[in-house]
Amino acid sequence: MSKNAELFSLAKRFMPGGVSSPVRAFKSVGGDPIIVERAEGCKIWDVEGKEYIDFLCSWGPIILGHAHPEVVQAVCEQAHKGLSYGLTNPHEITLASMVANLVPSIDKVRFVSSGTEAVMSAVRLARGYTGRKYVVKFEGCYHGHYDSLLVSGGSGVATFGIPGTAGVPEEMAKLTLVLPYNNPHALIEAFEKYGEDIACVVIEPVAGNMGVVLPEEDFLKAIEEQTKKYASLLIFDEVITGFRLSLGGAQELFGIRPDITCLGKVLGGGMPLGAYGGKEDIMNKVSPEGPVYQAGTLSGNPLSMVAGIKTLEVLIREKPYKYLEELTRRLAEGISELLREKGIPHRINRIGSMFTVFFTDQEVKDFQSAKSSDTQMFARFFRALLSEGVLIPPSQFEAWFLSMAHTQKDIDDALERIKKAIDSL
Ligand code: HOZ
Repeated sequence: MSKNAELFSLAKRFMPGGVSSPVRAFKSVGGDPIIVERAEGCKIWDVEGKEYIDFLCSWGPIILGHAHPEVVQAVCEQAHKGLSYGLTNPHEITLASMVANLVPSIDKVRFVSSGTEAVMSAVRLARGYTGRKYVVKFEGCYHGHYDSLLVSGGSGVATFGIPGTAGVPEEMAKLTLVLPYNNPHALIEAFEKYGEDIACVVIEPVAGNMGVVLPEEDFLKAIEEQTKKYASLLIFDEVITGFRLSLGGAQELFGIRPDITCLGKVLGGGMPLGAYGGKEDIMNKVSPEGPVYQAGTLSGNPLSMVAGIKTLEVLIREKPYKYLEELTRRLAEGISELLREKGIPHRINRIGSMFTVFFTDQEVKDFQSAKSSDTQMFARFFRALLSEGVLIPPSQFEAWFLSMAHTQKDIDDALERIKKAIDSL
């Protein structure tokens, strides 16, 4: 038995599915999951010493590359001064001011420990602020595993075809209105019917959890207009896109100012960290300033704070977005060329340093079209890549990511390995 397989069978004895998060079990792609020993730059090694070029990047946070020396140094220095205080530390104030300066719609920010927690708290805040109960979300968008937003979820919920409501009381699920992505008409109709009772619309401004799906031109504008018209709040879930598409996130790229923004992933540079922030009058409703309660023992954790500060400092200094975009374009175009040569139908959706390969001949613009992808083909593709030493997300309904540590040579190497993998299909 291989070391990966041996460890995984032990893992299954003590952890449900042998994992701490479902998609890591590789169930939808088959085969034993790899167990990771270490990572550096754009490479990751499993416990058997096999090397992979990493396009998972820990599901998005690793924009600087693994074990970036400046981030590691900052975390090590802080560790010697204590791991958690349960009281305010100066790094929180530094990071909060950086976030407020960089993200156009944020005046004030509250730190939490994950993206799920950020969105869950943002929805509570929207309900508390508006005194309304309905939440609008879009099919295929995933906002973490918060009860209200699991319905028609992307990510692992889509990967495993889970209805998204097991364990969620019907009364709770009924308060979520689910609409198709990229369909302004459905949105306008929903607002005509329920507008006065809608607390907020939650959206990934670029969907990353049904695979990458870009918003069509009029869609985000329509959401902004409807939420304004009915005095509902617009919540951008920028857990994936924040600091990845630009320093100001998707909202800066598209020129939209949401009322509340949720952040995570890149913000923590690989440490557990989430945040939600927005306009001052809204954020002042959060306890202890206002009546909407939300708290956390590890919130504002100093290790996460220094990792976040260092990550943002490097991004501000290096401005890697053009580089990342260009490198990602070359990789995506290279893959497309290889698939075309083999006559394999596909579509690649890409923006900045994130993209998804769908095995379909339809344009992918919502969850329905994303689901037209041949997931059996994806599973074979995934396994062939893994065997050639290329790691991508073990699910069709996720995004591939690049980091500043990927070089042109790494992309050339990756394309060589991907060619071998495609030839073997
Ligand atoms: N938050 C990730 C989806 N984009 C999934 C991470 C996981 O399920 O482990």
